[in-house]
Amino acid sequence: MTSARAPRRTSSPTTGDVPTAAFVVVANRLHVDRVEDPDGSTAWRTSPGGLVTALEPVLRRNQGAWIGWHGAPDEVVEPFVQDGFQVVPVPLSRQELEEYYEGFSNASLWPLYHDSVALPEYHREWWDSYVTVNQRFADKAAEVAETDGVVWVQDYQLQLVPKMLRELRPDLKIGFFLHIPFPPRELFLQLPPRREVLEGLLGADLIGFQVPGAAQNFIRLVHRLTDYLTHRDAITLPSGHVALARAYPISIDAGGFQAIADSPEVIARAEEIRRDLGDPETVFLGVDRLDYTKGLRQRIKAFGELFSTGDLDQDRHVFVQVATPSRERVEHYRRLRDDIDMLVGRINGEVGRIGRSPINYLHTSVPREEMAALYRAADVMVVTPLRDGMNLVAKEYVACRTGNDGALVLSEFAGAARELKQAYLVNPYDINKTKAALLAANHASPEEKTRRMRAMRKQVFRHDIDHWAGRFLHDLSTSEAVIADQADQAG
Ligand code: ADQ
Repeated sequence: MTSARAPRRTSSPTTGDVPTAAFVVVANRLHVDRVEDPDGSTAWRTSPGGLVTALEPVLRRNQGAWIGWHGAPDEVVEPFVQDGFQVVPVPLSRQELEEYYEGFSNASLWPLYHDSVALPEYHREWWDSYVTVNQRFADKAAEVAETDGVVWVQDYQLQLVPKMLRELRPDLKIGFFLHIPFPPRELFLQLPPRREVLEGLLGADLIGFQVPGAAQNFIRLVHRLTDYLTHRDAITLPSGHVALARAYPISIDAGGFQAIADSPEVIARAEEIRRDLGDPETVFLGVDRLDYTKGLRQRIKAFGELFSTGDLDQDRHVFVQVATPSRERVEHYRRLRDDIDMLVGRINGEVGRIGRSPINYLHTSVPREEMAALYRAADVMVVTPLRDGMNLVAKEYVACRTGNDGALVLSEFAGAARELKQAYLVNPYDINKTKAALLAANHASPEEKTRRMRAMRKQVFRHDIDHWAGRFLHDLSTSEAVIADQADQAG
């Protein structure tokens, strides 16, 4: 895959010539956003994120391509080159955006895969649109991938792509990674097109999950819904195709975050944030996408109670919650925003006084440097999702604590809890225990905090995003050998 082959060219009636690529990433969204310059011209800006940071070198080395939607409905955008590899936009109509993305992906699959913490909704036309759009992504990948190339499909919006792509291009190595949890059998069985989704995923050579439990859930489901042979983590289809299902816990660019956190500007900004907050003894911090899976209602309630009983004192303690606007066209999300606004307003109204609000709530997205400054400024980081595939915020906080201080309160239902065992682990539904953990984290001695933080930092730095991508791509390229080995051992 890393050999330097001259790109072959293929042509397509809609997009003109797209050079073929030896390594192709397929994701719902491109890694770039269109921005308008002050003079009215438009440019593409790479949106910072772990995935693109990890995959960029591999994409560059392999005349790679990234296939994804460009963010504007009803618009066709020609492929272009950015950051040294091909960017291949896939068009979506407004109706497809409503049905495939906001509908089936985010109002059916997202809640179902997160323990049904909100009620999933199913509509047959949403599913039809999901099939149509997945086929479009598969067709594009089939067009762009070089003979014997590697295609890595990302996440729950594109679960049918592996099978569709294999039908078109059996020569390809196809990997799939699910960024969100894979639900237990009882829940998955509620999904009307459950068999189709399962078969879609089984088109891949390697199916990656965040945690081993998710891979096991998947294999159990294959048992329940099919008569395919399974042996350990290998599933053999009647066609002879073998799919492996394994865990690859995703991570962050730990070194990159550490460097930002240690820059003089960020250090100064962190001090400024603390001053602006009135130089409190303890800054508690939450940073999340505004999503009902993140446990914001329960978390804010816990803080409200701690402030009203006097366990936390607004003269000495402050809770900062930053929530990124998210999926605002989906009903559940609109309701959540109103609920959180109301809850924060009520608590601040009841407990706060002039010039002092115990909860500082910001409904905004902030740049990476500001994020690092917030992490630096926070004595206790509060990450309490009701269910989360991994949760990168927890790892980012750890990477930014370059002084080995600070404490992390972490939900046991985040994938990250498997790795960050020295966090103060909580069941976020249990508000009393969450309150106790917040106080314990606050009162821990500096030695205790350092002991825990050192161990967590070791874990995050050893298992960073490069380690994740490297392991997945290595296993994908050697999957046949792994399968042969397992077959030998089985006798
Ligand atoms: P998310 O649900 O988006 O990701 P998470 O893993 O926490 O959750 O990633 C959020 C990212 O957004 C972090 O990198 C964070 O820095 C950033 N972010 C959060 N709030 C922000 C703000 N206000 N401003 C700017 N940036 C902000 C999904 C799954 C997770 C899984 C990831 C990666 O739900 O479980 O960890 O994919 O696989």
